[in-house]
Amino acid sequence: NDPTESNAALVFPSDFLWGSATASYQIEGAVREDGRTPSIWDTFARTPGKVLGGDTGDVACDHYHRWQDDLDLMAELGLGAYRFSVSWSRVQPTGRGPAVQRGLDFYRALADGLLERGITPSLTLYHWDLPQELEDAGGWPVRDTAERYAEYARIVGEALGDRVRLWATLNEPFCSSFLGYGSGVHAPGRTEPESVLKAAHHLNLGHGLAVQALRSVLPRDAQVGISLNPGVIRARTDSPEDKDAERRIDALHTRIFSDPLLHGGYPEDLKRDTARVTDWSFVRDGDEAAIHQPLDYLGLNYYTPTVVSAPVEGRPAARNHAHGVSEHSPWVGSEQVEFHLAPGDRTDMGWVIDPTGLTDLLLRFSREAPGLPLYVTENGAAFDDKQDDSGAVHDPNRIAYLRGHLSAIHDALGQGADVRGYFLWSLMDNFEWAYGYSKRFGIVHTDFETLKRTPKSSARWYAEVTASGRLA
Ligand code: PNW
Repeated sequence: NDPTESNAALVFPSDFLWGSATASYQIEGAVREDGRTPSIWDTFARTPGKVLGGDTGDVACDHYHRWQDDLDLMAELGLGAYRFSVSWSRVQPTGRGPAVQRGLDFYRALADGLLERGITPSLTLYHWDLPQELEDAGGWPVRDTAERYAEYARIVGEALGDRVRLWATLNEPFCSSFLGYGSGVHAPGRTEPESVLKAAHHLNLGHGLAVQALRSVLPRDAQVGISLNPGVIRARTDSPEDKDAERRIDALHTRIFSDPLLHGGYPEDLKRDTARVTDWSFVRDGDEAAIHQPLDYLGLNYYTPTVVSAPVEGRPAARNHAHGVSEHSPWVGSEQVEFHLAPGDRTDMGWVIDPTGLTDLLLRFSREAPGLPLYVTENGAAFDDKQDDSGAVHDPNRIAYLRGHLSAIHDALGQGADVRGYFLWSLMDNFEWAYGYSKRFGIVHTDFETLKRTPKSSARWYAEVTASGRLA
């Protein structure tokens, strides 16, 4: 043992939660079983041209049938926590009315299986799979969806409140609104500027109403929060024009959610920037107060930063570099802002690897919301992993990515950020939305023909970090 090496180890708090994350549509499959009805992602994936290779979540990782083996695998890897999401249309097929018992039973058994293995369950109520019936009635741009969502939250809260302590309302409402209703690269694939802002507002409102519903049914020690993916926006230069581009995209990507959630109102600059598109009259008296519910923690998802500048003369605005390819800009009122590729190594998503963005993000929110515990609810990388002749997968690039980002968290801890845990995205290779099965984020390899799971070397590495609570 080299003493200089052990001195250099980064030690994490002893109660730091080490977990991995998945989402219902990305892993479950079994889309027509036990009363489940289509969600917007079933419809979208079955629409030609929307998902690479025509992939759908029909089978995915078949987790719905293999969940016990998957829990055994997590236990074998020594994971302390598991973040999963509930499929709304499995629990409440029409998005309204009575719940389906078998749907609730699946998640109850899953939570029990985790607890039996000493793994802390973390439940996300909504990871993008809106029941298709609610989209047919208008989707998130319609106010009623927020009310329906709160009702669903109450149902799940009543059914699982006795066994799940960590709750999240929404995963990344930015993606649901801006990619779902703006650029159209996510379900339901609509491209309507005003709908983006209405959807964002009704997601916020749905969150607030859901927190109230959960508080009324959950035990007192339940922890209720939300997972945001705030942009880490960087101006290409310090020029006032580039800084203005940064301010605009920060308002649309981040503050449209975090300001009403944490501070009780929408930013004035955001309303000015979007005045051409809407007068914001869909925000009713009392809405901002309803959204501004006390939270027990804030979940942050981070993958890569975004570099912007003022429009570059003589070049049409490059659209959506950071968010997939679309003719339609989701940046309502700020369509002219230019997106740039930051220098540096990239993952298989084309996302630049920059752990300093994670430190910046954690420090930003520990300053903005003093006293509010933070969790990193997603972080990870896609690489073009290949099995060798023996079937093993060696992914040193993923280990390097994870090491960099865990030390970025350690940095933030050292600077006073109250970070309580880390959920690696993802436990296993799964349905990567518009990219189908072509992008692999797992620390466990999934063979999509045989559905066999094989831990990659990153899984073994992460198991050691989890067991020791330190980064050697
Ligand atoms: C997040 N973007 O997705 C999701 O929460 C996960 O379900 C997903 O698998 C993971 O990150 C990796 O992509 C995102 O374009 C998808 O800005 C797209 C974007 C951001 C997050």
